[in-house]
Amino acid sequence: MTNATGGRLGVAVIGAGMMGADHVRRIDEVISGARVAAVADIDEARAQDMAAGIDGCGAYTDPVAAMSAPGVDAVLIASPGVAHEAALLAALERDLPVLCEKPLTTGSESALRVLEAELRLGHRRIQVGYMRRYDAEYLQLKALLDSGELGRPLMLHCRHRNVSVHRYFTDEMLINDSVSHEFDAARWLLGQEITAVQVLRPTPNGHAPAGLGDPQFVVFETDAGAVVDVEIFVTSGFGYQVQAEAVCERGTARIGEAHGLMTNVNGRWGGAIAPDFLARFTAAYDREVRAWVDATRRGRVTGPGTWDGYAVAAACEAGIEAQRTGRRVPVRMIDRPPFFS
Ligand code: ISE
Repeated sequence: MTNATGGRLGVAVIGAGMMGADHVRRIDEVISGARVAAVADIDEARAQDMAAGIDGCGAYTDPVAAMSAPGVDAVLIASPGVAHEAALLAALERDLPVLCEKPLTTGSESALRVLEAELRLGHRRIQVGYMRRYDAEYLQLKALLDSGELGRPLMLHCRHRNVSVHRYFTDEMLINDSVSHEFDAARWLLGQEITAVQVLRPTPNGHAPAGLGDPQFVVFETDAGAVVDVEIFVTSGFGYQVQAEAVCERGTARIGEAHGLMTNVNGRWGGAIAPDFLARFTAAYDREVRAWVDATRRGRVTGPGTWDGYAVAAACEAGIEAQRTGRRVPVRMIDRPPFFS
């Protein structure tokens, strides 16, 4: 599994945009058990720039060439979602372990094709980048819910706010890019599948890009009868906030208040709000990639996998239909194959 370069895992990073670049930096500077062996980006100059500062790292425009480069033991996919299916299938053909940034793919049918390919391979190879699961506060909330101390979870209230988005952000992206995190986090925190989605749409924020109905209020139900609501507000203008409150039979628990440094000055008290997800979730990304590298070096796959990617894709499809129709839309999914339990 590991190559001759000090026993470190050789990783091919596919996609050198914002997330890919951040992961290249992370693997190069933060993660001791891995090295970047290849970088691929459709923009050749960008791939070359990124590879230039890293010993023994090749630059490629073709993801498959990067996966097949010398010293590559594993693949981290951070290209746009539409390119994921082809990259995932190519990695599975080569039996390479993968960490794939969300989404797994851009629809439930393509996610199912990947799931079936992994089933045919006969062992799990794919981890999906739902990094909330590696955030310290989410982990605390999960442990508390699992302990049973608060009793059965009845509701989960979530707030997901970004400062701003680029002007080509769409209603669908609100669901696919943003609420997809809550779909996964709720499934994981509650240990339940999502069964139906509804979306309410207030009059849009005047600062939202033309055509984007922001904010929206997404409500979903689970197979054990819990109700989850998500305020998604990507043009809040003031900061990056991701909060969740579980309401259970015997108590409540809340995360995401970001109580860091508190100041008292000029007759006011306060603290700072992170500007974006890279700042807010740095430690979670580090923990996620470290866990992936450690498990991969032991020949194991841990963390959210192909089934989770598929289940979220199915929930997103229902969410987008609910946005469009204003109706409550059931989530259509296959039964979970025992392989993924
Ligand atoms: C982005 O893709 C993310 O993954 C962030 O966590 C989320 O907050 C943001 O809304 C998405 O666009």
